[in-house]
Formats: sequence, C-alpha cells, structure tokens
Amino acid sequence: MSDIADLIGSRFEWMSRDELISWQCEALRRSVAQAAKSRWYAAKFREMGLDPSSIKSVEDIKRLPFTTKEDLRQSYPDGMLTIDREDVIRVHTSSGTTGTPTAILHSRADIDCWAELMARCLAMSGATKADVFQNMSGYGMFTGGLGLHYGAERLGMMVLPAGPGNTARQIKLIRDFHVTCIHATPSYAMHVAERMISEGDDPSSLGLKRAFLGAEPYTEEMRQKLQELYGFKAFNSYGLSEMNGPGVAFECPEQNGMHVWEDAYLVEIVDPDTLEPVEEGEVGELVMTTLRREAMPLIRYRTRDLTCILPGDCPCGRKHRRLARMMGRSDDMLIVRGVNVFPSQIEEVIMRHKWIGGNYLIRLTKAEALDQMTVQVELARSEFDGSVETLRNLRAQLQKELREQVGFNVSVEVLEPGSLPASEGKAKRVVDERA
Ligand code: DLL
Repeated sequence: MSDIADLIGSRFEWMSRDELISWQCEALRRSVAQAAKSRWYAAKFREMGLDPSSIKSVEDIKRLPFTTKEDLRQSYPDGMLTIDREDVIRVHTSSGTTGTPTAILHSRADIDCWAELMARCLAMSGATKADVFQNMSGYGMFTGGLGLHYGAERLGMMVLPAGPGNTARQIKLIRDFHVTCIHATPSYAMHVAERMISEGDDPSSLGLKRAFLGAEPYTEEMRQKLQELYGFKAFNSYGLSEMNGPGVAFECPEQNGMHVWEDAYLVEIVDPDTLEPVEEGEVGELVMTTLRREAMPLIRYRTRDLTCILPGDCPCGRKHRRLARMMGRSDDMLIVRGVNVFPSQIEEVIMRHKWIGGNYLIRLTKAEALDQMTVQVELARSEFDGSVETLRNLRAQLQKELREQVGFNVSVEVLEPGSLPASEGKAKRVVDERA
C-alpha cells in the first residue's frame, strides 16, 4: 500500500461490511457518550430519560432523538459543543434563507478527519498528487472552499484556490497552470462553458480530466451535457455543513451513486412524515449521525434531502453503500395546482434539448386564483438556425414535454443567451411570486 493510500485512511475505505458494522457500533457508543457532554444533548437525554451508556449497537439508534436545523438554531452558537472552547480551531456557519444562523465547531482532530475523508473522495475519482486542482468554490464560511482545499492538499495536488466568479480569470488560470481537475457547482461549470462558447472558444480545449460537482441538486442529463461540453468525467459530490461539508458521499469511477463514508456517518433513510425507516431502495429523508466527530457530534440529523440507498454491491469493490442522486429537498418541493413538482423534473426535460442553454428559471405566479408555472430558458446560439418558425416549433415541443412531465400546462419563455442571472455558487432556480 502506498504512503498516500495510508494517509487517506484506506483502513476505512476498503473495510468489509462486517468490519464496518462492528466499527459503527463502537463509534456510535463513543459519539453518544461524547454528545452527552454538551449542554444541549445532556438536557435532551435527561428529558427523555435516556442513559447514554445504554446505547450498545447500531440497532439502538432508534432510541436516540432526532436533531433538526431548528435545534441547531436554538443551541447557537455553542450549546452542542463538547470540548473546551480553546480546543476549537475552526467554525463554519450557514446563514440559511431565514437569517438565523447555525454553526458547526471543529477541533483539530475534526479538521484532520474531514481532510482525510475529502482526500479519500478525490483519490477515489482517480486523482493523484500529479493532478492540478482549481477550486472554484466560495472560500469563507461556506464549506466547499476550505473543505475541498484541505482534501486536495492532503492528497498532494497542486491547488489553485481561485474561489468563484471572475470567469475570464478562471479560464486563464486553467490554461496557464495546466489544471486537470476543477471543483464547482454544476450551474457555475455550465456558466463557464457557455461563456466560452459565446466567445467562440471551446471548453473541451481546456484539457480538463475531472470535475467534482455538487452543493446543489442537478440531474443526470445536466451531468451528461457538461461532460459532452468539456470532455471531462464529472463526479457527483454530496455534503452539508452540518456533516462538515463536502466529503460525505462521492461517486467512484462507476458514476452510479455516491459512496457514503459509513465509518464517519451512520445513515438512515426515513419517511419524512412518520420518521419510520423505509425499505432499502425506497426514497425517503436522509438522516445522519456523525461517528468520528469530536467537538460537536450530531445525532440523527434530519438533512431534509430526499434520496435512497442503491441496493447491491458496487463493482468497484468498496462496501460503503451508495446514495442515489438527491431528488431534492423535502422543503424544495413545489406544489403547483395541487401537484407536487420538483425542479429536477423540469431540468430533466430542458437538458434533453441542445438548442437550449444550461441556465433556466421556474417562475410561479397566480392568475385568477390559479397557479401558473412559467419556465424561462435561454437559446444556445450555436444550435439555432435563427428562424422564427423553428423557434415557434421548438417552444411548442418543450411546452408539450413539460406538460407530459408535470401533468398541467406550463408556459415557456425563450430568452436571448445571457438574459437570466448567472450563478457563481448555488443556483436559484425558482421564483415564487404567488404569495
Ligand atoms: O453545500 C456542502 C458542499 C459543498 C457539498 C461543496 C458538495 C460540494 P450546505 O451549504 O450546508 O453545504 O448545503 C447543503 O446542499 O443538504 C443539499 O440539499 C444540497 N447539496 C449538496 N450537495 C448536493 C448534491 C454544502 N451533490 C445542502 N446534490 C444539502 C444535490 C446537494 N444536492
């Protein structure tokens, strides 16, 4: 085994199922005992009459309380901290949309473990220290910057901490330093490609080999489109600030589901209404318990993300189970004329069409008490012959496919390239003006 493989925790990466489960039992016991040192969990366990030392195996997880975003807000800034404040070396916060922040505090061991998990993801993609990595993610409180940065450095790659935006500089840096791997949100990767095309440039001429794409939902169709435009292989990357950030689940070269690192996270998929576990392969809300976090362990954290565990073994040989592409968040679901619609269903249809660019916006309005959905897309100039007749037909075709997808009439507006707000980080895909 090479030194690098040792460094990034291969002991955990290649564990058998039995080894993983036995590790999880031990780690869960430790995590619960650790959590009980915080004011928040101590009070919670007391209130429930739960003795932390009675948690002996993974099956006992059902006796533990769920933790929600609201709990994190209420215990802000350090009600869930289990160690001395002077042993905290980093804080990440997420402001969310409602303004009340949540904070995750990390010890040195936590940052070390996170870097190890992240390096494991990158190495799994086939990246090595010979690669040159440009991180187009926001640095600062957002975890996509420092999270990927520490992982890539741990692997020994040459890292360009470019941050988001300034597209012309991004392209220049990629060329000047022969960058081979990038990290971005899929919407920003799409924006960079379209910007290059609009300037007569070709994204595939950048010579990128891999892209690590995540932090927001996107469809398989969007991945395919990006891979075609750039000629790279795109790896789906999932994580959330509450579980450190990126490095929670990541695709292997099979590109068929994201291995969730089960030595560090205990995974449950539950029915979001009853909170009871769903059958393997069934979609539900992802709930996670940290198994290797010291400063601020979280027990049964409700992520609100909807996914399922893919049944069966991965041909790559790793036994960490795979999460399916996120289907959205339970709080992202739109209810339009009583019908449940996820933005990803709209994206799936849009991405089938070469004449449409990669950016889009869903607008919801009301007309005489009836919900109206308008999907705004941009023309991809290179794929369009310029005739009004063609445009009319294409628009009608898209309208028809969207109606078939969601079951009601959707208006389509086709805009000039570059009309919609471009995203540098997480894209905002829905504007709801019904209130
Ligand atoms: O977005 C952490 C991250 C950074 C992940 C960079 C991957 C790459 P938060 O800002 O806390 O953390 O947002 C977490 O983003 O609960 C999901 O709803 C969504 N999300 C993250 N990755 C994916 C993905 C970071 N691959 C929230 N597919 C999560 C779909 C994703 N949704």
